[in-house]
Amino acid sequence: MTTDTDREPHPGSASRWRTIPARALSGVLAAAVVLGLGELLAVPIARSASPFFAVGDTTVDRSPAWARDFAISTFGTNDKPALFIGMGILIVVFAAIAGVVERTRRPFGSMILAGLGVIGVYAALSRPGATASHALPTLLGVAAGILVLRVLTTRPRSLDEPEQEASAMSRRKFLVLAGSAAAVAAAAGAAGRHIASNLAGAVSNRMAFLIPSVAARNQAKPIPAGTDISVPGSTPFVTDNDVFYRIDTALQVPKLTTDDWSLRIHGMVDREITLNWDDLMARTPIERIITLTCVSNPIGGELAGNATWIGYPIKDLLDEVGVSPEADMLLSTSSDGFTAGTPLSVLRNGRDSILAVTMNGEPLPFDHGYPVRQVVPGLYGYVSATKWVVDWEVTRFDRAQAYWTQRGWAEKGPIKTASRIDVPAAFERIESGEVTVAGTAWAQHRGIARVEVRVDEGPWQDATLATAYSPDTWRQWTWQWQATPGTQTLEVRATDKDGNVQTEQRTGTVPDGATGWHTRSVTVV
Ligand SMILES: Nc1nc2c(c(=O)[nH]1)N[C@H]1C(S)=C(S)[C@@H](COP(=O)(O)O)O[C@H]1N2
Ligand SMILES: [Mo]
Repeated sequence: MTTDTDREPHPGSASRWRTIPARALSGVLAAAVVLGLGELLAVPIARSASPFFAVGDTTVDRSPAWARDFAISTFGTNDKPALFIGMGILIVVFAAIAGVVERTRRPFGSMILAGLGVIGVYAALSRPGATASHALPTLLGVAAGILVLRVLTTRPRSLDEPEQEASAMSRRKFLVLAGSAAAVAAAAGAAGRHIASNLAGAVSNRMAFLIPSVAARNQAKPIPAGTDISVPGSTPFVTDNDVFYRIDTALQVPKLTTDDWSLRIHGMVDREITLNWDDLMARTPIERIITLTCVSNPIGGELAGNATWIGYPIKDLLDEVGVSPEADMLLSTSSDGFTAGTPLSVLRNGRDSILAVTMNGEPLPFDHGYPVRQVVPGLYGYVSATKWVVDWEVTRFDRAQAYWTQRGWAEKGPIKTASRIDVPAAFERIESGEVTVAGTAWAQHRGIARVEVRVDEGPWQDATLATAYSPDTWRQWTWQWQATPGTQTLEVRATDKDGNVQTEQRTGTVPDGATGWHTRSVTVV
């Protein structure tokens, strides 16, 4: 902006402060009003009707396998903030252009906003469960945004100076209007977000949740001494909820109450049923410790965690509804439209597949599926671990395709044997002499039989295995190393209880999980 801005524009001169930045700012504020109002107006309709989140969710759902893989390998579990930032940058750019253009080429700026609105409406209407009303927050938001854009970029004609540029809005007036638009956008957006994230008492519903009591015979067997190796920096046997990895497609975590929740079971069954919360609570719960793993976990990655779950055996519910012998898939759907296809054979072959309602002694955290999610030992989460699960269709793999399979991932997802070095840390400088190397290994539902370590491609040496808890949980290990000075590379490989040695062959995570040995270079001094 130029410096003579405090003066009212005088007849005959253009209002020089109405520079490109001010016009761009007008556009950005107009977009902020669209998004802020959109957030607030979505509250009485549906969280998925928010223009920003509808577009974000649609972007996520339309992304192919490589894009998810790229996002997770680049941003890890920060993939969601990365998406928000990316969307924010795009919106600011388009909105700024709209502001600049609107001043000189009216109504092209408004048309850019309207174009963004079309994308928002399209996205909102394509969310699961959308009705026509889901377009309203975007439509009304865009209408308000265009109004703001027009007012901020306007060249009003004063009565005194009918046709002159000179009568453009004063700087003071512009700042007042711009400030008001920013305040309205921020207040509406913040109020909308606040109400949406505490929606319908989900938070208090979760606080009032009663942990089901589990009969002694159904409790998880106690964790024997020696299961946790307790080497500083190594993976604890049980993962705390607040550090448990989170992977899902939900940009807004579903906030269901136990009253909202029900599970419809249908498809190739003898008797369709819909279970509500009380129906579920009337059944007999079991408690199990099970290690979850994500198919997107790179070699040596952190996308695995182990928790104690209380829940209801999936097999019992399937028996209750009577599964057709022709069926081979359970297609589970979450309240936000994610689906997983799980082989019925796995769910019915005696392993502890559960509809879980607690995680480490607490009601499920919202991020991890409150009030009900699936936990299936031995399968990657994308084919089995549906959070916020509300629908089960018994079907066939040749009739239905689940979310990630439609996007290029394998239809079946058994967890591959994996092992990881946790200690020493990557590129750590360590003192020569006796060094404790430690880590974890998993091969869910088969169990870990052996872990070996080698240094600089020397001979493989057996690590000491921690006490095994069960084949469905990871197993920690340590290895004592006589470290000599120099930069050296440690490597680890595991063997499962079927005798399969983890393959050296490195593959990426698409389509069915990474393989290869984890290596770690350290400097010994
Ligand atoms: N509703 C829903 N459930 C989901 C997903 C999802 O995107 N949506 N992702 C799955 C994947 S890929 C994994 S690895 C696990 C992760 O569970 P966690 O976030 O509790 O660790 O959840 C599974 N369940
Ligand atoms: Mo996953």
